[in-house]
Amino acid sequence: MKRRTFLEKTSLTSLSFTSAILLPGCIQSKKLTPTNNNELSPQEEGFPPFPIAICTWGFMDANQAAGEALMNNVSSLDAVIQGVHVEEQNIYNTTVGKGGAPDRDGNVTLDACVMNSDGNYGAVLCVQNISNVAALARKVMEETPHAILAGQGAEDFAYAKGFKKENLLTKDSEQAWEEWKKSSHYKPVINIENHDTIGMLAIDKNGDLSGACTTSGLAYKMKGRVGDSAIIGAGLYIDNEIGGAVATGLGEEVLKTVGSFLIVELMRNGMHPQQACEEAIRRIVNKSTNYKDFQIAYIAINKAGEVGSFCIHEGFTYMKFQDGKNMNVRSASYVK
Ligand code: SD4
Repeated sequence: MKRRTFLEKTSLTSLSFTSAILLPGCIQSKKLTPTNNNELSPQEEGFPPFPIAICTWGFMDANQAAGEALMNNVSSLDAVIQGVHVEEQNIYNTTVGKGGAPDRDGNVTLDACVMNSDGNYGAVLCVQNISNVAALARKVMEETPHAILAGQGAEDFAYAKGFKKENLLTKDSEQAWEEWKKSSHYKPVINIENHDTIGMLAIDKNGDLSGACTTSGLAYKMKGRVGDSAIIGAGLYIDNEIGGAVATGLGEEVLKTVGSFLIVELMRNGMHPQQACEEAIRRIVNKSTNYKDFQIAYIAINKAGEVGSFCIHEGFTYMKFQDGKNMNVRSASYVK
């Protein structure tokens, strides 16, 4: 596809759906540099515009790390794992990795998965005491005969592979939990709710796609609760011939429509990533009487490097690294 065709296509599809106003990331304090989405063009010399990294929310540093790794010829799988690890280590992010909010009993439990360009998948569920769970999911994928390890088994496997034991409950998270216990009232609040999962998709210089998704899940969840983020087809799906998609939001609702898989299948049938994300959100909204009470967002990328995003409620943003630029883009929403 020639650059011109690509630009025409995006202007008819993604640009008409997606406003590109830059917003500060949800939990990132750094200021993001405003840029116009029209500048998000493919490289001047033409198509293809690789490498590209995109991730949910305003995780600027994480996406930058992945983007720079890709520019240095790192594979898409290595890049997404390096990228999301920035947030897994960020103790001020209360929804991913170390510093993540605990369950209602005070345990920080993490879910993560990865998929690579060969269609392989690895995941860990409900893991305690290990922060770098995306890397651990990769180990499950590459070094076990299984796809998913959960709980103590995943933790034991981590130690066997040299991961170090860490206390994931920070002082701040513990204090917030103590405060929460006074009412023990559980109700996610849209966008500032107890979730800001990082899901990342990347295409490397070879044009190969991988993805990772990592989270501490919903704050003050029941012990043992697992959301969508580490579940193939729900939280993440990659097909290297077609594209990839990743979700963030209320996992219980994401799981029911297997939305990431749906988006990839819609793209397989010719939909632009933007339209595919919209259809996946529409499925949820159509089936749910209480969609006004929760947020779900998808981001997607196709093999040509075209990107889409859609969410239920306003306020979701995603990062896009391309051509050396890292932008925070506001997603269009179902509810205006
Ligand atoms: C979950 N989907 O565990 C995750 C939470 C999330 O942004 O995405 N937060 O349900």
